[in-house]
Amino acid sequence: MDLTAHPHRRFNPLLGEWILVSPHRTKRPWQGKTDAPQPPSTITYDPSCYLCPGNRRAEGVINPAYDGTFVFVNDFSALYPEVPEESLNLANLLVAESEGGICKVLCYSPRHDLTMPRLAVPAIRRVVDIWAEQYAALGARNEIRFVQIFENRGAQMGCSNPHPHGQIWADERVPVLPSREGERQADYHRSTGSCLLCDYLALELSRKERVVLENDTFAALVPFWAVWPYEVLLLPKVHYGSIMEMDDKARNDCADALKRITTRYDNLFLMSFPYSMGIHQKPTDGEDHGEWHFHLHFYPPLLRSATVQKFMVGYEMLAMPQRDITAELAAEKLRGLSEAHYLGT
Ligand code: H2U
Ligand code: ZN
Repeated sequence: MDLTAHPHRRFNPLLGEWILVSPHRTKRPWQGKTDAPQPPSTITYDPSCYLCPGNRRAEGVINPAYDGTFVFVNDFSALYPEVPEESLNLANLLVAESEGGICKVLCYSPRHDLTMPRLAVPAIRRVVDIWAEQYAALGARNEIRFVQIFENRGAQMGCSNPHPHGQIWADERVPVLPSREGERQADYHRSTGSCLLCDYLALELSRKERVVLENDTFAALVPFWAVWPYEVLLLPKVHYGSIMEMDDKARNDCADALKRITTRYDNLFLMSFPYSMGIHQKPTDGEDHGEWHFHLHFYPPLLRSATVQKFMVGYEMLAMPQRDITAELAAEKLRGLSEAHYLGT
């Protein structure tokens, strides 16, 4: 089958759904870097930033003069622990149940102007360690069954502040998408006896067409079923169910891969590249979950330049996700970029 010529559907085995690919539309010329994006922040400390050390947050709490990372309970948490247990079911049509949880914010660095690609690998490694610490501590709580670690970067993704930070939402129940990924991995494991993402990665590493970068422990690739133009899936080559199984070397390799992917992203349109990024790993419900393979998704919205963005509208809201540039072409573009950040750090 020629995947570069005609419209076709590709299957996403992790979610069990199809996406539409229209590769003929990429025959339009590539215009590249035509827009002048907003220059990134250059001030190392912003007195009006609610995440900078020593500053007052929206609800009046003062941040400590932190050095390194800083975690706090979100002042406007979407989930909180003391929720009365209630439920509603009217004819299986009006159905609701209470949901408890905990939301935290994680500052990656005291420096207001830095982003993931501009942090040194040891500083990113500290972020990886906090992810592990928070996953373990929150996951150890009886009422918490899933820990969702994520980052929104850039105004396009609804990020409220350029200060480098991410979020952690710990849920009483496994949320919809990780739950579906879990079921798909479990089905695959039951029917083949092996791991879906171990097998998928082995296939990608043997074919190379969608692999962007590798180190000893991790590979970053544009998945065959990518929906976002420069979507990336970061996968460990070892079967880790969660971040807790990674040793010192694996955590350093994770930090190395994160720096290299995000640097390539910034170099694509010479800007601080927006994305939503998040970790999927096994639930913390006390079960073994041998089927779960740790991974990290990057979903960036930009398509052709700093200002041309993909929107999931029209056909995609009503029918199914669709993309023009193929995963193979996106991987080729990302592979061709430098791993030295364009700002020189
Ligand atoms: P973004 O990562 O999408 O920018 O969200 C930042 C979070 O920070 C958001 O969930 C929280 C908001 O509730 N926040 C605080 O906890 N304290 C503040 O003083 C402002 C924002
Ligand atoms: Zn700040």
